[in-house]
Amino acid sequence: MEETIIRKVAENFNFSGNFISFVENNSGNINKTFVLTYDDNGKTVKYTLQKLNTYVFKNPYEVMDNILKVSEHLKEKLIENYGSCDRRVLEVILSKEGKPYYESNEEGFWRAFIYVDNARAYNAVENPSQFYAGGKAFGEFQKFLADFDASTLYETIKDFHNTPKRIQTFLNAVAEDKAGRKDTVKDEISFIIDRADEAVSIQNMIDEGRLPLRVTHNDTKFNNVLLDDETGEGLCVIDLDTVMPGTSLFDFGDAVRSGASTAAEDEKDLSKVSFDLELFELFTKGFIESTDGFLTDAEITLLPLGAKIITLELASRFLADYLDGDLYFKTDYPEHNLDRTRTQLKLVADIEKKFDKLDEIVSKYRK
Ligand code: GN1
Ligand code: MG
Repeated sequence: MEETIIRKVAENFNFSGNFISFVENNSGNINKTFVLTYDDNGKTVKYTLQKLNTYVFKNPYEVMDNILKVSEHLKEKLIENYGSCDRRVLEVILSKEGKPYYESNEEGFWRAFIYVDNARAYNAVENPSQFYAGGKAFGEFQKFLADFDASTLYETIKDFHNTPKRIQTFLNAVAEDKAGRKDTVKDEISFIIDRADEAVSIQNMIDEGRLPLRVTHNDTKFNNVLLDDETGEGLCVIDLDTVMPGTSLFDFGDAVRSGASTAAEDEKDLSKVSFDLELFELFTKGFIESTDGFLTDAEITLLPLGAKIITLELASRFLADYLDGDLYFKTDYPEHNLDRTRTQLKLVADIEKKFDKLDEIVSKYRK
């Protein structure tokens, strides 16, 4: 993105000091993220500036409303537990008009946060203990939101993790074949259809009241938690766009499908992609430790199934987008969504092979 646009948008926010430079952070698949450096009377300060994807988030005002409410609640919990919420929660910066966003016809919808310094998000686990820290942080996030009133939240993306609806949307994409790609992905389509009955089982259990709906994050990729550079501890859960009612199984599952994978989400060489049991165990340990006492027995038992189904659901979303002609996820090349589909399907196959071991690991940490 051009510096003139970034500067123009930035001028509309309450940033202090003078603009020095910006860099783009390319790790998200939906929004555009930039880190801006300012000089405030000799002190360097940084801000995160994001352009929200309004094709994905149809009502961005509701997204910001949710974020403000959730972060207020988190602040209270953090102060209770740590004595301070400093660096541990997203801090929205208001526009010069006092709104939690800036928008214009030309530039679109933008928002800004204080940049959390001396902390980093990792696209891949670099050292196993990081994933234990991630498990603790995402588990704690669940715990802190356990008493948040879900009825005050907007549903920012309708039926976001309603797997039966996701499968139906995928089947519609196959039937419509808008981009004319169906014949090249027959094996991938069959793989998903063969597992459709099992894929809907978690949503069915929610509908039948056998699994509780909670306030969940719904996008717990490992790179959505910042780890403190100094202590390695999980410091701040970010990307709160999809905090909505959901199931803990998918927050757990989405984190392990991303962090316990031995390769990137878009790795082309599938021989590099597998589901790492040591990493799964570390995350499980951290997650169960911090959710101790409020997850039900059924939820704990079904954690491995949560991992399998959310991975299959994501594969169906990537493949549906590929069939539609790449409208939803950012892509860098024509087969990007297909490569992503294949890594997720490889992970599902590996999770199936290792399923008994996953059950054993979960039982080991059940209190
Ligand atoms: C998107 O925004 P980001 O990159 O954290 C997507 C998630 C997917 C993820 C896969 C709103 O997350 O659901 O799991 O890509 N977010 C949305 O990488 O669709
Ligand atoms: Mg996101």
